[in-house]
Amino acid sequence: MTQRTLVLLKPDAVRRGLTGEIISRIERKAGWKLTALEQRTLDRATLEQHYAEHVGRPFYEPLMEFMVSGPVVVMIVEGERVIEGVRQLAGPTDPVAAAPGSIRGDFGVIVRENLIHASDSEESAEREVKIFFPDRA
Ligand code: RTP
Ligand code: MG
Repeated sequence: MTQRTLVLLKPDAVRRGLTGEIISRIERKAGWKLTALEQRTLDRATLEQHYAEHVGRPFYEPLMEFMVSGPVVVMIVEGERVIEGVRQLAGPTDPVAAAPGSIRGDFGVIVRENLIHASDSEESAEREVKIFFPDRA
């Protein structure tokens, strides 16, 4: 099943010079294609849409501060089972619980600074592509 997913490499990944390594892991999966790739500094309005489901949670404000703290890399990745596939490459939200071999498991420690976001369902992917790439909706 061909799908598309919206991936963000968070400010920690850019600051630490890990974007090439992470993009490379995604790019090497058979048949997956990066159909959009851009470095940007996000504004609060965009992030309010993206993280709408987390409004009111205790981690929401620190997460917003972190996400505007520096540039991110925004991508659309297309291919077979790519939504579940990128989530698997990323590993679980808490990097310390993430297995070695996953992106978060190899490079992360802090829950907030967990390097990568990837859409968690087809509905989320379509919603998030519209937010970051309105021309690609
Ligand atoms: P994402 O949406 O970024 O792919 O991450 P996720 O599904 O694994 O995690 P989610 O629960 O959607 O949380 C979104 C992001 O908020 C930060 N977070 N901090 N307790 C905390 O301090 C906390 N919990 C979540 C992480 O950056 C997480 O990826
Ligand atoms: Mg999430």
